[in-house]
Order: sequence, then C-alpha cells, then structure tokens
Amino acid sequence: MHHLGQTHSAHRADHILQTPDTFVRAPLPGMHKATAIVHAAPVIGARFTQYTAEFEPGGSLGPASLQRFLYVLQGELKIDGVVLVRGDYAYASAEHATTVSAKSAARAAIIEKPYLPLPGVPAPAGFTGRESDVAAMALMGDNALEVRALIPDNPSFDFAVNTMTYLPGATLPMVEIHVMEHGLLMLAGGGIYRLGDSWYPVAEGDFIWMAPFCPQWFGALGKTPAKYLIYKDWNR
Ligand code: UGY
Ligand code: MN
Repeated sequence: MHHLGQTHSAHRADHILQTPDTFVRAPLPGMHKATAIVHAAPVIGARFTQYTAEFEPGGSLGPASLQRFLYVLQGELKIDGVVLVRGDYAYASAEHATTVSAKSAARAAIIEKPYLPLPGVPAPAGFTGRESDVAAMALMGDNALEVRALIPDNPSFDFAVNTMTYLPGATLPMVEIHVMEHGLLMLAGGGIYRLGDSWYPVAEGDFIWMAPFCPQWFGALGKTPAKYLIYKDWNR
C-alpha cells in the first residue's frame, strides 16, 4: 500500500527520530564499493557525525580526518589486518587513521568526532574490542537493564559508547535531562522512547539524535529484549 507521505520519523529542535523508510544512501568521500546513511552531523547542531556504512564484499572506507569509532552490525570487516565480526568494535585516533575494508557484505555503525584534548592528559591510542568480553553493569541496581561500556573508563577519551539491553518491561529509572548529547541506534527489539514532549514507538534499525538537555526516557515492549548502541560526549 502507498504510504501517502506518512512516516513516524520526526525532526524537532532537540531531537531526531530517523526510521529506515526515510534513509537516504550516498557514498562519502573516499568510500569504495560502500555507501553511507548519515544519521547525525554538525549541520543539525550535533558535535559529532554518526552514519551507518554499508559495504559490498571488498568495499572500503576513506581515511578519517577525525577520531573514529566503528561497531560491526553485520558481516566481516578488516581493520589494519584485524578481522572484526558482529559485536566487535574499533577506535582509531585522527593521528593513526586505520584502513577499513569488507571481507563480505557488511554494515557498521560509525561515529566520528573532533578530539577535545584535556590539559595534562595524553590522547588515547587505538584499540579493538569484542562486546561479549565486556562485563555487564546493572543500571542503578536494576538487573533487567544491562549496560556495557565499550570505551575504557579513562579521561583520555572525550566520548563514551555503550550498549544498553532491556528485558521486556524494563525502563530507564527516570526521565533524564543532561548536558550530554546522544546518538542512538536500535540494535534489537523495541519499545517507547520519550523525547522532549513526544512519545515514539521505536524498533530495530531506528536512529535517534538527542540534543543536550533533551528530556529522554525509554520503556521496552514486546517479548524479546530491546537493545541499543548509545554515544555520548563524556569526560569534558
Ligand atoms: O547514559 C545515558 O545517558 C543513558 N542512560 N541515556 C539513555 O539511555 N537515553
Ligand atoms: Mn541519557
């Protein structure tokens, strides 16, 4: 059936909800056999860029001029010779840009951000990791809401990326309003997201940008866990 111009994507001053029916694909400079869906960028007021890169087998990214975090959503990627699969991730500083190529058809969530140095604190080195190796922390003691921090807890890093997994019925314990902004990609399941004064149904594949101080709350619905990857500026 024709959608007659309907979507539940939304663009407000303090948040964006981008659902897959509104995704537009275009290659970024330097991409080869790959394309990008840009979700958040400085043009909307974000201080970072987040996109999903979609690779054909043999596809590659151009070099990053900023620090770059990459989380594999699907397929196999090779980063400076290291093979990463779904749930694996890599961080590279602007000074030590990595080469990223696809061994198979693949998708990755990518975050790029100008680095904000902290006086007296050395800049971070690159690393790779595997989400299943990260210990889960119960958010504010709630075992139904697991947080995994993918970036080391170290003031060298000026941002954090976590996964948050909610059992069905689990919720954020409060409406959060904070100085940090967020980029959020729904990885599994779904629920209701409050953003500002609106409540949205969200599901796997949706992206949300939240500006600093955007009121936010989530409750997981359905019979399977809801999970998202969430970026926030941190330590500055
Ligand atoms: O880390 C956070 O601020 C996180 N609890 N926010 C969110 O899930 N919307
Ligand atoms: Mn938050």
